[in-house]
Formats: sequence, C-alpha cells, structure tokens
Amino acid sequence: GNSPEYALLATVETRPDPAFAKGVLDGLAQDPPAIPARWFYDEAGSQLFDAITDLPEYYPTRTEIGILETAMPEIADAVGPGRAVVDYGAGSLAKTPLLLDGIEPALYVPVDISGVHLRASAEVLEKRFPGLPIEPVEADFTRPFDLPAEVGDHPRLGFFPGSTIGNLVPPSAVDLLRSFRRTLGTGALLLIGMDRVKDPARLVAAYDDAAGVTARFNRNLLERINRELGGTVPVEAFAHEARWNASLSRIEMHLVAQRDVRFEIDGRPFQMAEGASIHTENSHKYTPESSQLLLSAGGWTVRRAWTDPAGDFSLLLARA
Ligand code: AVJ
Repeated sequence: GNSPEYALLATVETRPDPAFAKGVLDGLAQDPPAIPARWFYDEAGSQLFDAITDLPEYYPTRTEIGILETAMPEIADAVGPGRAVVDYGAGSLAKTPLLLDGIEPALYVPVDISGVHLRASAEVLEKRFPGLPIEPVEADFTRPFDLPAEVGDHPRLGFFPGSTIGNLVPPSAVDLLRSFRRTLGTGALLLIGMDRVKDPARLVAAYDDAAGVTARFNRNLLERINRELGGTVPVEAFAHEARWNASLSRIEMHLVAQRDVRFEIDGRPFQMAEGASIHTENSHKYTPESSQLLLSAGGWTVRRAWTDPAGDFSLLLARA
C-alpha cells in the first residue's frame, strides 16, 4: 500500500471532477433544483447501487437477468453469430457474460467513461472469454465516438441493459438513441432493457426500500458534494423521497429539506426552505407502445420484444 504508484492512483481517483462541480452548481441554480442522476456513481454510490440490485423490492436487475437467460436462444437466433458487441455502460458483469455466452460474438467493445472501471471489467471478461478479442473504449457514450478499427466490417450489436435509458427525459433519450445509431451505423441492432409501467405501490417500494439502502444511495450525492467540492451540506437535514409522477410516467427521487437550511458549495452560499426539494433522479417506465415510440423517435425499429411472465421488465431488439 505505500508504493509511489499506489499514492499516485489514490490522488488521481480523488481529484474532483470539474464537470461534477458544474453539474451540481448549475443544477442547484435551477428552479426547482435538480442534479443529474449520473453524479450518483462515485465509488460509494456504485457500491450502494450494487446493494440496491440485491434488495427484495428492486425487481429490475434480477428480472432482466431472468429474461436474458430464458430468451437467449431466441435472442441468439435473431442476432446471429459474428457480431461486434458494443456494450454501453459496460458495468453489468452479471448480464454481459450471458449475452457473450449466448450469441458467439466476433469481438467485444465495452464503452465506459471511467478508464479504471473499464480496465477492471475487461480483465474479468478476458479471463472468462479467452479467445474473444476485447477492445475497450474510454468515452462518454452520450456523444458519438469512433469505434475501434478492429470492429471493421463486422455487423454491430449495441447492448444497453438496465433501463438506464429511463434515467433520461424523452428529448435526451431520443438524442442518445440517435447517437447510438450514428456510432453503430445503419443496419446495426440494439438490445435494450426498458422497465415497464406497473402498480405505483410496487414502483415506489423499489425506489424506497424498507432497509433504507436507496435512501443512503440518494443521500450519498450530498456526501459526495461535501467530500469532493468542499460542501457544508447538512446531510441529515434531507429526507429521501420516491414519488410516482403518473402524468410523466416516471419515478422521481428527491432530497427534501426537513428544515430551513443554509450551506456552501465551492465557496458559494445556498439556502433552501423547509419542504423544498432537490430532484436527483428520474426513472421513466414504459408501456409496449411508449417503448416502441421512443425507439422509433431515436431512429430504431423494434423487431422483437421479450418480457418476464409478469410483464415487469422488457428487453427489446431494434434495428437501425
Ligand atoms: C438502473 C441506473 C436505471 O433507475 O432503476 C436504482 C438506478 N436509482 N434505484 C433505476 C436506481 C435508484 C436505476 N438504473
């Protein structure tokens, strides 16, 4: 633990991200205040998210894995062998091996904004799939990027599991789908997970679990602000809240001030009245119709859709 390399790595990993500071300061200046959900995922936040996926109330992860297992013969049939698989997010070590085992890919291209994360997961997959060429790309996949030359003429399959698309409001989701289309090209396929509309009580429970893990995940954003941006946010004064917004078909997570609060971030003063909230996440839920509509607005035609028996979650295969 005391080698200079280790010290350097530790420095690199704790250096504040200027985009995080901007995201927080711009977000808190909005009315009502809202901070983009992508800033949940520092080291602590990623670990809390992993814990969320094991909660009894949080059905999406295990349901999507179940669909991947059950539908894989049909997925493999629809996709065919020899594809370059472009894995957006590249974090789901429970899901990616199911896909790579099922479809006989030609090569694997994990894409992630975090080089550290990317190398760690590529290392695991290299051992698990010896002989499969892996070409990681460190990029912000919300913008088009160049695929590695090794992709060549292989037909492409984008993989975007987890209903991560649901964290984006529709205009941003459409932009992202169009950007995938730019990167992958006409004729490419996209396998995308999308969570379904269901009983609001179940949805709220999935985002406000009895053990309080999601509450810790939400409040970790404030702790991260204090850690990385020299914030003085009184974390204990904010309550976690999950609300079903029926008209916009989404779960919203909020941090609600339990009293009048004043704090500083990066030397700037902020104040919030009791009852005011910071909106920290949207998680859109889709019907069969709205998922098709969103994909088609993004330039993708749905070819197949699979769900679990209860219809809680869906996996769609679309063509550019
Ligand atoms: C899996 C990242 C899309 O919206 O369900 C889980 C994240 N937030 N609990 C989701 C999340 C609160 C999540 N994503």
